[in-house]
Amino acid sequence: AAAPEWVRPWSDAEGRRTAVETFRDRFDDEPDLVAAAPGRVNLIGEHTDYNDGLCLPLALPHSTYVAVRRRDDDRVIIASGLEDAPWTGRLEDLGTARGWPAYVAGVAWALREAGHDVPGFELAVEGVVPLGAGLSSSAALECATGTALLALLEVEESRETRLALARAGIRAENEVAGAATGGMDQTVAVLGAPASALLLDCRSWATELIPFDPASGGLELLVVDTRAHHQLTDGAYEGRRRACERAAAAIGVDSLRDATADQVAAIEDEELRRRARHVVTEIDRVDECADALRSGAWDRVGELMSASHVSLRDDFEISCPELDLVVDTAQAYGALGARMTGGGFGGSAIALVRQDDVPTVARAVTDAFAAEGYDAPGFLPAPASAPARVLSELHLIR
Ligand code: GAF
Repeated sequence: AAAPEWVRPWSDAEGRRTAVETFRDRFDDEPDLVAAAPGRVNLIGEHTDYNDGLCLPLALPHSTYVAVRRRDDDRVIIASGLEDAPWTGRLEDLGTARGWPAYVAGVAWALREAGHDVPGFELAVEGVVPLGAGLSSSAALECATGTALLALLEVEESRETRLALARAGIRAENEVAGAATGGMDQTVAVLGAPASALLLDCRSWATELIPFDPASGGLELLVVDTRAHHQLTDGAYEGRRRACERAAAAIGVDSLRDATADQVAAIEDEELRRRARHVVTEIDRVDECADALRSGAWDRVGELMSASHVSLRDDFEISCPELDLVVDTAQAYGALGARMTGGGFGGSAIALVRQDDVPTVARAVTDAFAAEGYDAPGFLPAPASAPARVLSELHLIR
């Protein structure tokens, strides 16, 4: 049988070099600067962000890199290492971009809406965040773009600037790309930190970095990209969001954050009741998981992850056979816990595994996929890593 396929992150030096090379190739010129932003995995707290709830994501070591150059006119040209034809438009067209360039153009549009004097620019994208894998490649692209544009404008770095950047990413996603997502992915892309998970309260937007260093307990968080691809714009994600709104309305609360277990149990519609039950129990699990991390109770972290998966599979019904196979196999081979992560309907799963067991679990999942005739999965190491950043000292590579 084939060996497990590992998706290694780039170092920032590699990312910068690759983005600059693509920029030179597409624009025959040197960029002004390069910025990067990470993909993410969510440890727990799924489909809670748009319910004013809690979630606990972390930044991946895998990032998206953009090289950018200011233009003296109002033209915008967006190129990618993956595609031949760039997107070309004027500043006034930014809000009409479609497909992947919408994530870049949409952020430039949102920053302009927020009052920033974004000029015409040329931008080249590179990166190693797997696309369509539930690891927030879109938020990584939005936040790398926003970081680069704010650096061009010499906007000073602060928590407020980072939050404004996350908001621009969310508007780009909701209003230009047309995905009705919440704010978790963009927020962790700008506020995540090495060796930490980000406890995010999506009602107050309060954040707290919780120490997250599984290696200190002899463990590793393993991400498995099932390569069963998902789309957040195809209606299923939005359908869950609308169901949550209907459930909140049935109870008579503004959002499911305010719903109690008893109120949920009294919802008449059986399907709506299960959707709401997932959200309400998941918010409690996030709270408990943050406590378990604070006290180093890794077994409990694993149990909560597995309970989250059952809830997403049975109550929220957004898992799929590939995700269930990763979770079941990881658990059978000794994982402390495992769950699907991200929007669902494909994408990635995570497993909390003893470091010594990682090769065995990766091999077992690879074999199980081959036996089912599924495409080979990808494995990503996932130490919690750095948020969006400008890569300085560009002159060193000229
Ligand atoms: C996707 C969305 F973009 C997030 O906002 C969040 O809702 C997540 O799915 C589910 O927790 O990543």
